[in-house]
Amino acid sequence: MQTFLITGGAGFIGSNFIRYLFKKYEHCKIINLDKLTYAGNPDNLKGVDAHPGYRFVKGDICAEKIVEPLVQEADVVINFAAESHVDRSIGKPDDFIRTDVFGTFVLLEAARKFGIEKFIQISTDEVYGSTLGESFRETDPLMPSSPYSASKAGADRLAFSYFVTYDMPVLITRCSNNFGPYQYPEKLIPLFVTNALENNKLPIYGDGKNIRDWIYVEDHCRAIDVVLRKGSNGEVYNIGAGNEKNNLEITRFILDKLGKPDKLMTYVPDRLGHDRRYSLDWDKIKRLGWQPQHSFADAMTRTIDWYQNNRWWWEEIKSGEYLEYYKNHYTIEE
Ligand code: NAD
Ligand code: TDX
Repeated sequence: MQTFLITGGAGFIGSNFIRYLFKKYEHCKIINLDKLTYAGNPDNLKGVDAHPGYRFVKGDICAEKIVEPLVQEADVVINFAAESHVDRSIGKPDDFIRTDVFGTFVLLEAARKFGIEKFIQISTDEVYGSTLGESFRETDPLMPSSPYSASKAGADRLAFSYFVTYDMPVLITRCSNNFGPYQYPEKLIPLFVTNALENNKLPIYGDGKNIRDWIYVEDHCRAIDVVLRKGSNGEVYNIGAGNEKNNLEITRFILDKLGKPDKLMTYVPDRLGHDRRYSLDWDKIKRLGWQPQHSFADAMTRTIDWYQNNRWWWEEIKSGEYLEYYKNHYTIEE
């Protein structure tokens, strides 16, 4: 059975992916390398952390000495580790460049040194930038517009260069906006659900008409597995769900489900460089036999229920440092 090195496995998608792997490949081995930044949380792995095949290593993907022996042990590396929040990258890009670009370089170098069966770089749809017309295909140029997406684009192309130059078995995925359990409550959906549950305001940037394609995290995890098993080395795979919604539609869905009043909606100044619309053409991964299994409405209902039933998870997060950060983030006009 394979040994996986999952980086960033204590974050939102990484922890969901580790749950997915143990469910699907009961006897696999997983090493989770995570620095435990503000976004990394051991609580995300409650239950699975007792699996005999699981090992957690607290460490930085930029640290060659920590990374090398782990890569040497692994058959497959899947790099989820990143600074992932656009707003934070606008305030302070430093860690985005360090982790997302340099950290990916350190992992790739270790994989080159010791050899690896597969290296999957988890990139993002944001690397294409915004489109008001056609959906992006894998061959379209990258036009990232935030320090976050620019750092992810750097890592994406660096990973590709290791395929071209060193013939390494690298594959790259570009997924749209995820939602589901264990998502840090700074991202739109968990922020708005938990704010609404506490009768706090929901801060809508600009006119609220920016569009994202929303995918349930479990569908994303299955897609990564399909790319790992059936994808070709050196290829990029877009992963979308066909759920393009603007932020007002998302907000209304949440308020309706929770029976909360529209007066919780509040408009705040727009995000700088705010991409208007992300849209992917994901025919290529469909040809590998993957398509999403969860409808938007069912997955949203499931997600909202999860936050309602797991207050222990987010109430702890939404205190201390979190409050400090949000105090200076924006002004909500009453
Ligand atoms: P997240 O912020 O929830 O988790 C990131 C994890 O990486 C955290 O556990 C954090 O502690 C860890 N980490 C950060 N810096 C590290 C470092 N230097 N060394 C080791 N670990 C470090 O992010 P997420 O939403 O789970 O995203 C995971 C990956 O998927 C990212 O690469 C992101 O760019 C990509 N992605 C996310 C989405 C989305 O909608 N959330 C969509 C497409 C792609
Ligand atoms: O308070 C808010 N108010 C608001 O209107 C927040 C946090 C967001 N928004 C808007 C901005 C976006 O148009 O909601 C939309 C979604 O915002 P985010 O949840 O911050 O996601 P986004 O910027 O689209 O990026 C996400 O998808 C791609 C992830 O954070 C990235 O890691 C991923 O690569």
